[in-house]
Amino acid sequence: MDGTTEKKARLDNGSSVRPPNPYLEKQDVDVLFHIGLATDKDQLPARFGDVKFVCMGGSTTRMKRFAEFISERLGFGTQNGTVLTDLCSTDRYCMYKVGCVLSVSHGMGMPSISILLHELIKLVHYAGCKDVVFIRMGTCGGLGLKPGTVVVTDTAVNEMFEPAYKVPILGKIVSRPTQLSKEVATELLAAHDSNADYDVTTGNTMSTSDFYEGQARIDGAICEHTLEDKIAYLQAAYEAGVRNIEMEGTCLAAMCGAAKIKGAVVCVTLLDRLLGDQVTMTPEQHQEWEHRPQELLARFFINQLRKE
Ligand code: R2B
Ligand code: URA
Repeated sequence: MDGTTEKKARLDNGSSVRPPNPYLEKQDVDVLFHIGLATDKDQLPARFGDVKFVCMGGSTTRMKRFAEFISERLGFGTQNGTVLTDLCSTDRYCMYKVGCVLSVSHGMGMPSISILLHELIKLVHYAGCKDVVFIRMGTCGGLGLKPGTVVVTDTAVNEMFEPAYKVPILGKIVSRPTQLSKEVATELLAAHDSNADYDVTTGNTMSTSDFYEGQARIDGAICEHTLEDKIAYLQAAYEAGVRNIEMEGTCLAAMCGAAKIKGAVVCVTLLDRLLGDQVTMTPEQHQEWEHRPQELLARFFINQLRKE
């Protein structure tokens, strides 16, 4: 398809995802630079049009393992027999497709997930995906929770406990509301296996721009606050309903909200931040705990696909 035909097709396709950017319609070809796909070369509707669930997580190896797990667990098969192909032609992110599930790595922090979300939102638009859900599946520090607990985010809040994602644009701070899907969160909570030996709970998730000072830690290379300041801040966060702390949730919640995509965040706690800063679980615990959000998502997908 040449650029003009492709553009016409994507404007006519009735896609339920409409990125809120009027300039996109004026552009014949769109190069999704960081994921290495383009509207004129990559047959996006044919390759990605059936995507329903876009799952993102920080690490490339975890997202590859997630794709393998989902492929096995849901019996979706893969694009090339049993070998999964990384569909990202750059090494910035990785992306695997198994049936209607896309498993994509987002790196660490909001600048990284923001670039990816711009390109994934455009990808699902150009591909004509319908009723798509974006889910971040990750790790976090908990507040007052047993390590290994899974938290489904109710409201994503920033470091001031506001439900907002603030980003500098044209030299001004633009504040966008965080909007996650209550419906998806409820269905994720309902997908928990009641026989499992760990809890899945809900609460507010605080997203920060740093792992150390930004999360009130006192074990970074630089620290100008006291242990007492840290405890008072984390206690205030707890009182504001925060149950876990990570680094991407508000960005995803605001960008999905702006694009009217249902978004959700599911994270496993690696430690209780009310008790300390260092992450000291064993490699075996790490592996087992990281798998918990994956199992929850698999059960959620099965429930959703049964409804179709
Ligand atoms: C959770 O873990 C990472 C930091 O260790 C970060 O990406 C996050 O949100
Ligand atoms: N990821 C975070 O962002 N914070 C933690 O404490 C643990 C994982």
